Amino acid sequence: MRLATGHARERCQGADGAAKAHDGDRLYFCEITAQSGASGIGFGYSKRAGGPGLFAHAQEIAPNAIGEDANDIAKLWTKLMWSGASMGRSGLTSQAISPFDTALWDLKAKRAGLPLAKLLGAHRDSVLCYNTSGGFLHTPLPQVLKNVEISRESGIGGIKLKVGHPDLKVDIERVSSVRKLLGDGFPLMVDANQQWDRISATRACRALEEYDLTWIEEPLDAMDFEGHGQLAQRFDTPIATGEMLTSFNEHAQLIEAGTDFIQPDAPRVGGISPFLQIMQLADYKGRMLAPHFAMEIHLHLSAAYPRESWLEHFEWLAPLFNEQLMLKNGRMHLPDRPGFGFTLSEQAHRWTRGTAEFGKRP
Ligand code: SMN
Ligand code: MG
Repeated sequence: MRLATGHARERCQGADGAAKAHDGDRLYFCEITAQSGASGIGFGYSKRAGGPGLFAHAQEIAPNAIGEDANDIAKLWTKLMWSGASMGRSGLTSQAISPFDTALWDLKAKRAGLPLAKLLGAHRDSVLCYNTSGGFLHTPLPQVLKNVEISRESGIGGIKLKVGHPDLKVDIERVSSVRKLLGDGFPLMVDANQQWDRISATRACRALEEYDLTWIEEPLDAMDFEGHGQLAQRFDTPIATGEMLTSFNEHAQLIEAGTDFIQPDAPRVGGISPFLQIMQLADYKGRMLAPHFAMEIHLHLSAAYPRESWLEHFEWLAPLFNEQLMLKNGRMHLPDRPGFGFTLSEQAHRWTRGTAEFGKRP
């Protein structure tokens, strides 16, 4: 077993066009090789603080997986969780398990010669896909409108726009301009990233009702499950949230509280295993699914969810893999390659800043 960590985007253009080092997303890869020589890769990530701690915790729990049967994924998830349980069962500790768990699921699907979605039992071969990186809050409206045009030409199926300006009128002007450009009927979502309190969220949701949005995302603090459920009850526009939650238990509270869309993130909740539990409970309670980020993993999980789901398109991780996904007619299509269908690129190896090996290579 090999753990590696590095930055997903080392260089980026600053607003003034000058290249600047990017503190970027920090990625954690786990490559598990079975006695047979078959191997699986999984990953997790951190944004802002937490990266070094996550990698340190992953290195501490890793020896618990050595010598175990790689097919016993549930047993291994529990063993890794208990080995770090004194630090809690959510947050950094569950996120440190994700690279192991996703690598084991990748390995299991590869051994079966199936794309992961097919191993799980897919409902569809493609998933509705929207993108989000064109409409950040700091992007001037003319540029947002250009980005919308570029996204539509790429075959995207929906557009998400950031909202949450101090002045709601600015939000409304941007949303109405994008709705006008897209025309009626084209899926448009907005994302407030937890910026409103319950009073301003109520006013904003009311003001946004006329734009026929697919959802309003994180109108409230991520942990305000009750508040999100109340907004979902009160307004026609669906409410979506969940990207910040880091365990099955947190998502179970959110699902019970009543939001319309849940947005779990497999690397954040502890990998595929807890994500599958979340899917079962969400479907039982009639919730819709729109996973956050990590489209390389979430394409498979969304294809296996009983209800039509939405996949979030992010190009940020593309340089890490040799293979690219196919976007056509508003939908992302499942690769026919086994497992997740990805191999790490030379760029991923160049961006690696730390590794750790456990056990003996076969
Ligand atoms: C988001 C979060 C962090 C970076 C980019 C975008 C956003 C999302 O909340 O829903 O992807
Ligand atoms: Mg979001």
